[in-house]
Amino acid sequence: MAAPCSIVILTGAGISAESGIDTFRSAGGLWEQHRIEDVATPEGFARDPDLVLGFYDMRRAALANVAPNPAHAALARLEREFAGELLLVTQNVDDLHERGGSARVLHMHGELKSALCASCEMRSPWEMAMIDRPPCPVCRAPTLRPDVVWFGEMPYEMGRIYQALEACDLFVSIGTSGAVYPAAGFVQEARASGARTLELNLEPSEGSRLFHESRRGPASLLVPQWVEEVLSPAGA
Ligand code: BV8
Repeated sequence: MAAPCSIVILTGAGISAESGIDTFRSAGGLWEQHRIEDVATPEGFARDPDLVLGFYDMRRAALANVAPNPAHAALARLEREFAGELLLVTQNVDDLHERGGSARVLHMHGELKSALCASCEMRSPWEMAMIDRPPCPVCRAPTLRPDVVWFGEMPYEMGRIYQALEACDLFVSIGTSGAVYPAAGFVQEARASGARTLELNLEPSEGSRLFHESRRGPASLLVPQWVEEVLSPAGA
């Protein structure tokens, strides 16, 4: 197969699992301790803002206790060494891709280290807790919320993502269950534009049958292996 010229990568919680961040759907995972409706919807936030702010404060603080793993480092190497077009889209709200060395990361579901002001709608880099209603750095109103995309909300930069899926010749999905849309539909978009599709995942996902190739195993092994293949003269 010819070496790819334009790659779109989608990552999910599975790429951060070996760094010690709970995935959503594993036993004891994030959603096991909370109902999605209570902590990841605008309605849940309106109903009990302290519960939701506390949930995200805990996850933001936990970032200090984890580190990127070889899968994150391998994607950063790909960004440095791959001569073609590369778009890294992540569903993750952690900062492990950046700490692993990736400079260009599209967080389609937002980021723990960003704050969104419900009054002025400005986004600001954010590291602290929100439970005490700190003032928005821009308009000073005490109306900050986590800058993450909840269910029912529009993911970020969908136009840019669909454009890249249209143009790519290789789509790689890493560490995601394929349970949430529109991300779970990207493989169909890529296939419709003639791209090859590859899944690197610990277990079969809801969309595994849609991929031309699906490899089973931990991201920390599969991703460095695949990056080596793509960067070797023969290409992936
Ligand atoms: C929208 C941010 C309109 C917050 C998240 C019916 C049909 C179709 C769609 C819908 C529907 N009903 C409702 C919808 C829409 C809804 C949706 O999809 N609901 C689902 C439940 C059916 N979607 C939305 O509301 C989205 N917005 O649709 O707006 C629109 C539509 C089109 C275009 C524009 C606008 C917004 C959804 C965003 C929700 N926010 N996160 C936060 O993080 O707290 S979702 C969250 O769960 C993640 O961000 C991710 O997107 C999603 C799935 O999680 P994964 O990352 O896949 O993690 P998971 O635990 O599920 O799986 C981990 C995988 O890793 C597993 O497969 C496992 O095997 C693997 N793994 C584990 N360890 C390893 C590993 N792999 C490799 N190595 C390992 N070591």
